[in-house]
Amino acid sequence: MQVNEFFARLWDAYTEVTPQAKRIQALFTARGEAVINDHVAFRTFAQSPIALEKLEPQLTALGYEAYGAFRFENKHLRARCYKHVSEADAPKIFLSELLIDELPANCQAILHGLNKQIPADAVKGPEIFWQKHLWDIPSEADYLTLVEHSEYAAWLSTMGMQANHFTVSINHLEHYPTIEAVNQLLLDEGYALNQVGGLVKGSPALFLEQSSTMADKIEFTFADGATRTIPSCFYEFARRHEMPNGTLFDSFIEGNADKIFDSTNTM
Ligand code: OOG
Ligand code: NI
Repeated sequence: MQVNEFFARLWDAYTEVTPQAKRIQALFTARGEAVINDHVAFRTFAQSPIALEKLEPQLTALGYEAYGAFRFENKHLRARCYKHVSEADAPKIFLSELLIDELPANCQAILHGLNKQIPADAVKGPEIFWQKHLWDIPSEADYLTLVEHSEYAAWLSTMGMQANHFTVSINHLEHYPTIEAVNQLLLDEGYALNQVGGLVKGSPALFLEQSSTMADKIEFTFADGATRTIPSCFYEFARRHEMPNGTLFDSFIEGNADKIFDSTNTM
């Protein structure tokens, strides 16, 4: 599969549950901007048929290679980032996985119940990245148990495999050169932004500044018929800065990412 097609299919699946991303993209294009994606991100379960090491070969087949690794102790996550080996403009990819065995026993039981429904050979091609439902929808009670201990687990149990955000490259915008200008536009248009640790994650001194919307909300029907408004996916904005060696910083920062994850929190 061509990289362009991969991201087009991902975008379709993502905007199905994230209408705000289409509206915000249109906001920029109406102002004459070319909207270029800095990166997309995926979430998955470790120790499962869709664990990071099972998904990685699909990224390699698309021409991607890993160039960074991250650990989020408090969120029980590990992650890697990937860039395309030859297409410099292809979006980067951030892939994290939940270390289920670090969660309390009641959460482990719920998540093992979901994971054992995934066929051992679930990862057959790039389509896995927009497969969404690889297990039966959880009950509301199980969802709420997960929310209590891991917003990430709760989100993944309901939203499944898909890009959880696309990211607008501020470096490629003409009329909104700073992250503050982007944030102001979004606030003026009435979007709720992730406020965890402040609107802007990172700084020019760290060579990366990021902000994000709070995830769109969707009406969700649980296995037991209960309905609830839950977070789907969000849109991110990133500005990269030049390092002393003259190149743009192209990786990710644990302290920023830790807060970006919270864009899908239920509260
Ligand atoms: C990924 C959060 C990290 C970034 O740009 O640092 C991230 C996620 O929410 O799954 O996207
Ligand atoms: Ni991101």
